[in-house]
Amino acid sequence: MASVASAAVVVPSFTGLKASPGAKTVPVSPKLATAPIPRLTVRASLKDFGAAVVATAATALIASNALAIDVKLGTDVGELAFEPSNFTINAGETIVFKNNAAFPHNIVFDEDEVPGGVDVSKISMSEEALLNAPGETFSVTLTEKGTYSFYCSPHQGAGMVGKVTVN
Ligand SMILES: *[C@@H]1O[C@H](CO)[C@@H](O)[C@H](O)[C@H]1NC(C)=O
Ligand SMILES: [Cu+2]
Repeated sequence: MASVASAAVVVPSFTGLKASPGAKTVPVSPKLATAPIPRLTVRASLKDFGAAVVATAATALIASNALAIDVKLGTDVGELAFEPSNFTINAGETIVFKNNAAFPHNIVFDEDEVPGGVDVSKISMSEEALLNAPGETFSVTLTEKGTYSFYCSPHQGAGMVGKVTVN
């Protein structure tokens, strides 16, 4: 029972954890460290701590093989779409989804439209998780060959769906 999941090395990650929009306008002062807004920031950071650690590994991975494709979340003219929305990569290449316009967005792979044995929970954000900040990214490395469909859960109904073929 060789685990198919082990063949699909995936590195989901989040960046932009420091770029909390709410925190931007709060004057930095040690005396405010226990004020309500920073406390919320800390809670968010703790929640995403595991993902942040993975992000470091993903960055190292990208640096080491330099195989990555950028996909914009929201087109330059503000449409609710992935750009590109239908593309091909090589196995082992990393897709970097980046907030561009009309966010928040997220990336969820469709369990019915991925290669057999791929665990979508390991390559997707959760349906509820959102990329809120400008430039915030989610990266995933796909190693299993085949065709994958994905969508943005808040905008799936508006047609924010995509397809990637891994060769
Ligand atoms: C995506 O691209 C593939 C390969 O070019 C093509 O066969 C397919 O029809 C395209 N799908 C959509 C939804 O555009
Ligand atoms: Cu979206």
